[in-house]
Amino acid sequence: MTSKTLFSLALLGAAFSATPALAHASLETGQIAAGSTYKAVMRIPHGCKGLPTIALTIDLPEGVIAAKPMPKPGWTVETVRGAYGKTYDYYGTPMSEGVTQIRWSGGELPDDFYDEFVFRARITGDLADTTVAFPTTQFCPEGQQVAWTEIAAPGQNPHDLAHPAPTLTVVAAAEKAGHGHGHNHGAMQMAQAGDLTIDSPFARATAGPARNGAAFLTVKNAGVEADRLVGAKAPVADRVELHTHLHENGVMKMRQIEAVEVPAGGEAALQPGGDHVMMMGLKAPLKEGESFPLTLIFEKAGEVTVDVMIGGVGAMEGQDHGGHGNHGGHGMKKSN
Ligand SMILES: [Cu+2]
Repeated sequence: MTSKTLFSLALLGAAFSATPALAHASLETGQIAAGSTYKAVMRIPHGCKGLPTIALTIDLPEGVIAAKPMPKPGWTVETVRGAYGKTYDYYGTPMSEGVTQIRWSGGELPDDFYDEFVFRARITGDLADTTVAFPTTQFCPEGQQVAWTEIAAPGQNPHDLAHPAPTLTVVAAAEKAGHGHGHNHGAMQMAQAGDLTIDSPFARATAGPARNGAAFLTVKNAGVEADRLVGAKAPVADRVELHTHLHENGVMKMRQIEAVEVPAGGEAALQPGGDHVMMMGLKAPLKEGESFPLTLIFEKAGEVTVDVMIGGVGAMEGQDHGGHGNHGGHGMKKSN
């Protein structure tokens, strides 16, 4: 045997020991955000020592509610209902009892075959930052069974268990949605002035020694009268002007403008490539992740001060504008 073959075999061995899922009952998706609906696909890799699986039960842990099994051709599906440990809110409806076990029977899954058993359920917020187990038992002829019901004790490696219960890791909802991007600026930035709402003001970080910066935002007008943004003030800059971008002889140029119209029942969007608030003579660089106050002056609504978030050099939107996932987050995969 060559050394290359030996090396390959060693890798193969390592792969098997690192992924017991190949041999154990396991859930196809092992991680989900709290407060979401989970499609559980239970994978059954083999029968009972050569015997086929003729029934299967899955126990649902506390905090997993409103479960519904998916019908499976060739199998009878039944549910066992019971009281939950507490009353949960299910889309506004109090829910204190429901399915606690799902049982498939009447089919036959030969030992040499693999199959999947599917249900969906709500993973409640209570389960955030926990790992929950779904004890699963395979029943075979002659009273044989395989019970995947062992739960690792604290500090115990689940890989050391002979028949571990399939587990699901529940992460906090914020992580999955990408809201938790390192710096906590709180909820969506909005400010109100009369009928006007100023939504998600943001600026781009300045690069190098640049002494000018631009701020962007959307002004919504819920009133029946039009208004005009006629000026702005910011302590971070010597001078603040309203600008727009114009194409002149094929070149994009900035021009100062007198005002930005905010139509009645409409909005004015100040965004990259269009109208913007120009800050000239910055006293310090605009640093990503920080913020600064900007006072907007409206003809009718008067003055309103907003907190402007500083995004990356190429930011295209305010990062607290419910825009999910574009700002690093915690490296969680989006799985919806
Ligand atoms: Cu400008």
